[in-house]
Amino acid sequence: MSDFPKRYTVTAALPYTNGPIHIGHLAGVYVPADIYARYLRLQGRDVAFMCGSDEHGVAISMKAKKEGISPQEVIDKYDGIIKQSFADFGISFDNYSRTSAKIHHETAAAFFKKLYEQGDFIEETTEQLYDEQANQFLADRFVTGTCPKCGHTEAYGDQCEKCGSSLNATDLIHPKSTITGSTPILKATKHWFLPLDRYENFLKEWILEGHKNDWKPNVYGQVKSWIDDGLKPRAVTRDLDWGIDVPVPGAEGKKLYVWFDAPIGYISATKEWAQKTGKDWEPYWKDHDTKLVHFIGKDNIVFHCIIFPAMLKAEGSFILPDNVPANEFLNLEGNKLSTSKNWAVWLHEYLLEFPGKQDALRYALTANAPETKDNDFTWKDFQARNNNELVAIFGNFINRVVVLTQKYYQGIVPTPHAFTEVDTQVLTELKAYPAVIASSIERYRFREAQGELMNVARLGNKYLAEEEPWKMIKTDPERVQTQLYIALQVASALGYLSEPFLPFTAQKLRSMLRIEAEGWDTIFTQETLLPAGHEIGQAELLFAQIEDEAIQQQIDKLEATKKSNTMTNPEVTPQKETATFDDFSKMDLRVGTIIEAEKMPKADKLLVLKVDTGLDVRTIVSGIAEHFTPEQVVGKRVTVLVNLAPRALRGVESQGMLLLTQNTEGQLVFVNPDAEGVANGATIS
Ligand code: B3M
Ligand code: ZN
Repeated sequence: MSDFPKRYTVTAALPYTNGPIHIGHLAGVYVPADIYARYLRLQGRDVAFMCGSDEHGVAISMKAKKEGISPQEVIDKYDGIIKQSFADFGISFDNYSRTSAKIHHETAAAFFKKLYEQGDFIEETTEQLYDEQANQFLADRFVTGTCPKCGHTEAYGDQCEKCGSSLNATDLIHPKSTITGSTPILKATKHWFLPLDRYENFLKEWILEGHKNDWKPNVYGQVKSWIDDGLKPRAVTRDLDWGIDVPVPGAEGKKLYVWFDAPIGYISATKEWAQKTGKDWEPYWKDHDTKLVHFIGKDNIVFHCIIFPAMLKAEGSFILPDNVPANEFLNLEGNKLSTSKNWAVWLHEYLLEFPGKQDALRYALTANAPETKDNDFTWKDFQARNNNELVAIFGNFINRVVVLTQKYYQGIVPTPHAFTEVDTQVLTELKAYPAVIASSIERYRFREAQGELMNVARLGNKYLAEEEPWKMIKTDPERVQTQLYIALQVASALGYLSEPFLPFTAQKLRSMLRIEAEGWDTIFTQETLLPAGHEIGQAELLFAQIEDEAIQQQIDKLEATKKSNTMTNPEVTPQKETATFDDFSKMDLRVGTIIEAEKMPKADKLLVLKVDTGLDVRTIVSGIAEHFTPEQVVGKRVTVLVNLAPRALRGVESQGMLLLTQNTEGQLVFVNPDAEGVANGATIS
């Protein structure tokens, strides 16, 4: 009886199809999940690796509004781009589905209906946020406001991305519609609520007791704080026009909340896979000898550790996740990755600029994976990892072994002679590595596991460097036969052990050595990996240097993005309280011209100006002396608030105010109407 689970269901968070995917997605979710799934397959385990596009929810509707196309066009566009990116990077899903698929609509609706019929929901009419201008209810990303838990000012209606809290929109402080910018009113509407409070004891028992030793501290800690704060009923339906219809009476115009339907997408994807492969999907979701593991980013913890398990528990026939090894966030050059600010390395663009270097990126992202805390991706580190580790250690070792075997033995693995102590030591160390790497992977420590993989390459590299077969060949050719035999065992071990981390390289290496991908444990049961007499192929470079100019190009590209962002998205101060039209109509704004200017004596910041307002020429004192000399401002056309109550500044009466703003460099700029042909005194309204 194997002490491993009978089968594994491995899921990776379903990416929203409202945009392409970037390195943060790969580092946080998809490379770790792929390492895990590939490793399990190499162990000969039964794996269902499931994912798909998350195609409902406000994020999709907002993108459609922004691009002026339909939600269906949005999801079709990005589902294709995302699927291609995953394929390009070797993310080896057994099935990649999409939540707009019929099978998912049916599965999610049936799931909801079962809970409804069991009486698991609270059906209630409550006051929800409503945008009178847009004439629609505001939920999820349709509304932002201050998080009541952590004070983050850009929290969404359903979640605060800063502290991860799951929120009801009415929890937000100073809510603002993201459709019109207006302050919403409250309006009654009926929804169905999942009473999470009823599952508090179950969750305490299952997680806080049952998983306190095997769930990552960052996950366990977040879940514990929510449960300790007390769980509240959560609405699982919405007033939206895009999503899955709520399949119960009295729910016309209502859709399932996207976070109710999306996790069920893992189940639908498994059902779809089973249909395609003739398998039975149910054991993968209902057999207690199945290990269910969810790979996600930290902003999805509450949905995968509290809400979805409560749904599964209520439904009653499903297993629960064994682990949810959520990663923290990856930053880019010290700043948070941001789709809206284009502060990202998009996968489809990376491949245009670094064709064939998927493994270099997988490697660098795993080496810096945000497994326990947020981490940073820099282009310089990416170059160093590629050049100093993949090229200089892994690639260099393989190239030497294959070139020398071709040169001395025409590619035939030589018969070894008596092993020295060093030879035996190397083989002993080598045979220990599969278990070392497996142990790290089984505990979801992929950075550590990859580091051990590189130690195998270091073992081979060091052996050759110290044995120097290229010198020994002149004096003791028999010794060289043993040396290269040993080195070839290390090389072939890399052909297997690198598969989860560097799948493209592993494939290339195995074909160079003409070996097939055996199961993980078989590669070390037989006495040798590469028997004497086996014929290997010709050498080809596994990795290429990444030159400074290629990196500088990327850094420059990000600098340009940063500049354009500050031009278009300076740190925008929040909108002030709503002003009425009456408030505005009291202000009298005119076009004017500065005709004289002098510094205010003993006042560094003040200029005394004579301004022709068209009504008169008046004195205005302005705090612009640190930004302009008097000479620079004479003749400037300006916007003047002429009916501001006069006030004395350093003994000089100022009769009005000039309107100015700041550019991205922090310099003051006159708010200067396009004054061509506009006379002084013209009113601005
Ligand atoms: N679509 C990803 C996100 O929050 C979300 C994951 C769903 S997994 C069921 O960006
Ligand atoms: Zn918060």
